[in-house]
Amino acid sequence: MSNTDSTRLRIAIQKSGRLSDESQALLKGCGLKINLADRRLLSHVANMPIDLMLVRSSDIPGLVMDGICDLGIVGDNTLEEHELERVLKGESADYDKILSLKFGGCRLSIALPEEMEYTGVKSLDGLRLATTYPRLLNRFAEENGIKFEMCQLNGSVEVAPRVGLADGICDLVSTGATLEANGLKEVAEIYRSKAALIKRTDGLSDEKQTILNTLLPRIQGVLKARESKYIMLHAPKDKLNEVVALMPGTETPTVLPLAERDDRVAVHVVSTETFFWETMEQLTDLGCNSILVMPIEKMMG
Ligand code: PRT
Repeated sequence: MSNTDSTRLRIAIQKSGRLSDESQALLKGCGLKINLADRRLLSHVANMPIDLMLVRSSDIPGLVMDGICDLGIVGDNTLEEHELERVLKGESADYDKILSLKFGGCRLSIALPEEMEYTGVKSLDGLRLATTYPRLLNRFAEENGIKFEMCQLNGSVEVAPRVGLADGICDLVSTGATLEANGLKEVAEIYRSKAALIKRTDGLSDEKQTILNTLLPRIQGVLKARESKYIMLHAPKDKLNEVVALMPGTETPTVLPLAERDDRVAVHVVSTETFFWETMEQLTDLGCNSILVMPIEKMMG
């Protein structure tokens, strides 16, 4: 299937798996009407000239690098593994990373059986490791002057030591529960990953560029809104400076009078950082009350 339609922007997203729900939610948050009920390979967005290609995560870097898709949402780990593999084969591996998307966070780590001694990176020298990411693991080995024997697996990597396939593993970790359940300990983190929005490098038609120019600020708006909060509170007028100084990442606050109160004001601010309970407690200590912290759905400008 070649990307011959120069008028509809084609975005590759994971069909099902850890990134698929968040990828869809992000695009829906940008106003795209998506109906993926029938799970076709190519799904038309009803209200914008955009098509979604629903594929395996591991196919996304190649689809974008080869210009079959204009954009893709994929984990840095998958992207960089694919890039290293192409470079090794002498193939082109061009893409632009437009945005880091702040979901799908994980680390690629080496893990060994609990009982195995580990005294530093050098103690990994000569081990046989099972992994889905041989290129990233190889790069780590070269950077650290050590050698591994590799056993490439595309799933159930964590059982490899137990069944005698390998001494240890190099796999993605998020909570660490899978390692623990399989009697493994994380000994070296070799890579950190998040989902990324990538774009082909060979140029977009004017029509597609126009669609991207609309979509990109919306994506940035959704991401910004997700980590921002709208905060409202009542504060003593004479403590206003101290109150505002406590708010993390805020712009100039809106200060409003309160009916029948000369000594107190209402303060409204947008905070772009995590708003901790400790901050609310400090605000209370300053005499603030009616403190409300609310999520924001969309932001622009
Ligand atoms: O779509 P395709 O089948 O090609 O890709 P895939 O098999 O990599 O799909 P999927 O859905 O498993 O992962 C998609 C992407 O999600 C990965 O490429 C990462 O960028 C990201 N991601 C984030 C993770 C994890 N967290 C994660 N924890 N991918 C996999 N895991 C697995 C890990 O392999 C291990 O089995 O979860 C287990 C460990 O999780 P914890 O929480 O027990 O530590």
